[in-house]
Amino acid sequence: MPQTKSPQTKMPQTTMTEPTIRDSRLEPVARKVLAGERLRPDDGLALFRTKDLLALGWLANFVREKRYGDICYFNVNRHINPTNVCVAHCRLCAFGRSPDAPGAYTYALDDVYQRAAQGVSEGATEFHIVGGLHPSLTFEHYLEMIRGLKQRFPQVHLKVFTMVEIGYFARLTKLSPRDVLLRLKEAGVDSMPGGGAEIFNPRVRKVICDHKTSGRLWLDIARTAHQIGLRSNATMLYGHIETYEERVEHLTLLRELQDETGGFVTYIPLAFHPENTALSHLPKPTGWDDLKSIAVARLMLDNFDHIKAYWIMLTPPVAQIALRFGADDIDGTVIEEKIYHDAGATTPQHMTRAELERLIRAAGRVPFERDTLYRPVDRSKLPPAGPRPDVTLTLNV
Ligand code: V47
Repeated sequence: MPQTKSPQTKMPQTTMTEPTIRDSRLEPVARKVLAGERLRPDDGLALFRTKDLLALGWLANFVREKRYGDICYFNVNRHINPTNVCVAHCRLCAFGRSPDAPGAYTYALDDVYQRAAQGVSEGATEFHIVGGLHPSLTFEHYLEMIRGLKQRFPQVHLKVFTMVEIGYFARLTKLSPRDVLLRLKEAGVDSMPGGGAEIFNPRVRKVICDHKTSGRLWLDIARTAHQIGLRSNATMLYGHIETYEERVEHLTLLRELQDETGGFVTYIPLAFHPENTALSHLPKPTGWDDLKSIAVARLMLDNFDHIKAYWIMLTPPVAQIALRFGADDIDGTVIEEKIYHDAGATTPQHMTRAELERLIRAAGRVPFERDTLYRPVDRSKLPPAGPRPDVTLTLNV
C-alpha cells in the first residue's frame, strides 16, 4: 500500500493513510470515495481505465474496511447441477450439452437427494442449485425436486435457479415469470443465485449467449423475484469481448435495480474461462483484470452490501489478494463445481471449512461463517458434520 500522499492530491481527512495517486484522472474519483459520494458512470470508466491498480485497490479496501474491518465472510455450501443438458448452446459455456452428446447427464431425483445428503453430512447450510435448460424435464419435475429437498433437509437454505432458468420455465409452462417464481417459492426456494447475467448489453449477448434470456428480461425477472420476497445475487461475466463501457453500463443497471428493490445480497464478478468453449480463441482475463473487477465493483456498487471473490474462479491465491481489493466474502466450500471445471479451471473442486478459514487467516482477515443471507452460523445448534457418504450415481432419466 503506498504510504505517502501525492503533493497534488488534497483529500478529506480519513483514519487510514491515504494513497499516492499516480493517475490524475483518479483524483476526483478518490475525493468522492473518501467523502462517501456516489460515483457516476464516467468515474467507473476512469477506474477501469487506470493503470494505477494500487490506488484503485486502496480506495476499494478503504470502503471495504469501513464496512467490515477485517471480517471475511464464507459459508459451507454444496453445489448441485442436476443436468448439463441445455438447449441454449451459449458460446461462452463449456458445461451445456445436447441430450445425446458425450458427457450429457441428468440426475434422477434420488441422486440429487443423495448429493444433498452428502452436503448436509459435511455441514452445508446452503444448496446452490443451477443447471442446463433441459428440453424435456417438466416444471413439475423441478417443483418436486424442491419439495423433496425441503422435506428432507428443512434446515438448509435453497439458493436455486438463475433468472435465465426462470425465463425458460415461463416459456415452457406459458406462466408469467411471476407465477413461476411464486410456485417455486411455495415449493421451498429461499433465494436465487446471480448467474446468467453475463453482460447485459445486446451487442455482447448476441455473440456470447445468443439464445439466452435478454439482459432486460434478466433484470425484470430479478425485480419480480425481489418484489415477491425472494432475494438474489448478481454477477457479471468479464474478460471476453465486452468493452469497459459495457461493464460500466452493466454495473449501473444493477445499481439502479438495487436502488429500486434492495433485493440483491451479493455481487460476484466472474472471470471468463475460454477453454472448451466456442470462444476458446480468446485469451483468459489476467489477474490484473480480476483485481480491477473486484475493486471497481466495490466502488460503483455502493448499495450492495457484499462483494464476493469466488475462489473457484479466481484461484485461491488471487482470491486472497482480492480480500485487500474490496471483497468481503470468499464464497464457500462448494464441493462439486462443474461449470468452471468444464471450462478448464485448474482450481480444486472443493475446499473444507478448515482450508477456507486458513486461506482467509493467511490473508490477514478474520473468517466469519455466515448463512446465505449473511446471518452468523451457530454451529452449536447444528447437527455435527459426519463422514462423507459415497456418491456414485449419475443416472440419465
Ligand atoms: O451463469 C458459464 C458463468 C455462471 C463460463 O450467486 C462461465 O452466489 C466463466 O453464477 N467461464 C455460473 N464463466 C456461476 C455463478 C455463481 C458462482 C458462484 C456463486 C454464485 C452466487 C453464482 O458462470 C454462469 C455464467 O455466467 N459461466 N460458463 C465460462 N466458460
